[in-house]
Amino acid sequence: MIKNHPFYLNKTICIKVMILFFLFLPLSCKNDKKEDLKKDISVEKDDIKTKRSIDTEDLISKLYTISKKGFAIGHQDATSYGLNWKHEDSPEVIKSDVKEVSGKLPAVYGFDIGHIELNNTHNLDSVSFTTMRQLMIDAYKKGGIITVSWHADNPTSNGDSWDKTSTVSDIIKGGKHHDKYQLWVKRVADFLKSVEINNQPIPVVFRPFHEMNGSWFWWGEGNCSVEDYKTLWIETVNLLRDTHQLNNLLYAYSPNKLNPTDDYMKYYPGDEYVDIFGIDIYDFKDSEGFINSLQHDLAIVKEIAEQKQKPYAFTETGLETLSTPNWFTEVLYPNLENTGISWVLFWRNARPDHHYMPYKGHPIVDDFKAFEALPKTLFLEDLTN
Ligand code: BMA
Repeated sequence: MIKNHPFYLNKTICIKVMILFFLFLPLSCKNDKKEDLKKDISVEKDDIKTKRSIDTEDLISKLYTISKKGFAIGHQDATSYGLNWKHEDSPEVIKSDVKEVSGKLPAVYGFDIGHIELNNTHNLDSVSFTTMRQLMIDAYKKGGIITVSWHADNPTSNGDSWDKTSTVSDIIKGGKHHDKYQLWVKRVADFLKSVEINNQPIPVVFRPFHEMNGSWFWWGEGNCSVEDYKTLWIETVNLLRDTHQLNNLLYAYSPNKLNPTDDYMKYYPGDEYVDIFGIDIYDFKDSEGFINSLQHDLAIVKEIAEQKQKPYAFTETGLETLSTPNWFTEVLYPNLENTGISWVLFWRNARPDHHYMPYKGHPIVDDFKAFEALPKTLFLEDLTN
């Protein structure tokens, strides 16, 4: 601090102020925690002003703490349904295929809010939004981490997420469906605000417009320009964060597995709009290719995240039907244990031909139990302990 700066104080005053500060710090922190727990805080970081609730800031710290001990195990729709059951059939119990086979609940809970934009009662996979809200709150209260993806319909054609009709330029500012898209984002905001405890929305990792470097979604490669993609992301965050004042979201940027010429940062909208780095990589029954991608891509994500000082995660993975013996302990674990990811999210257990976690009686159950027993895999009770 330079001497002629208006905030320059002489040495004695400085020392006195510091003594007072340290004397009262523990007391004021304790009181602050109690009284201001529900208030917003503004955090100045690298000249970027973000506005997040204390609980949301705590989630960032938690993600760092986890990554130092291991990685949290996540499952998409973990408690919504599984093989041959759905929560709505016995709403009084919290069931999970992961718990059924390992004895432990997952630590991370993935949900998808596709069709909230249409004001529907159920999401695209037939989970009611009322049930989803209850399951999110239940998981959060138990110490779980909530992550939300959004398989939004195509605003121009009204087809689904996989309908590639050009639409991104229609929905950003100046586009013919901009008003419609703003209404869709309002519905997202209303839902995410409604997932609350004592009027305080719970922290959520929001992961919109994922796998954009693949060409299967309307927001993906070749279906919109890179610039329009970034604009869409920025406008969406601005609507949620500023217009709708959501202070409980962390935004995750999550491309798909990188092809040799892919640049991980190609669609990156900027540091102010992303809180967590991620990547989605599936094993399409090719362990060798999968391992190569894990090693190559996770190293890139790690390097960038560390440089940007943000947490990072393996935001989607799985081997459909789990047909490779010892996949968890021999293919996956050795390639994750030293990556520093905060979590790994396995995709949903929808049907016998479309599931990514074992269920009772599946041949891979013993391997999954062995995976659970390995030092770095963290389930719900491992987080809360
Ligand atoms: C995909 C598939 C679809 C599902 C969608 C959103 O990967 O599982 O069946 O509708 O995710 O959950």
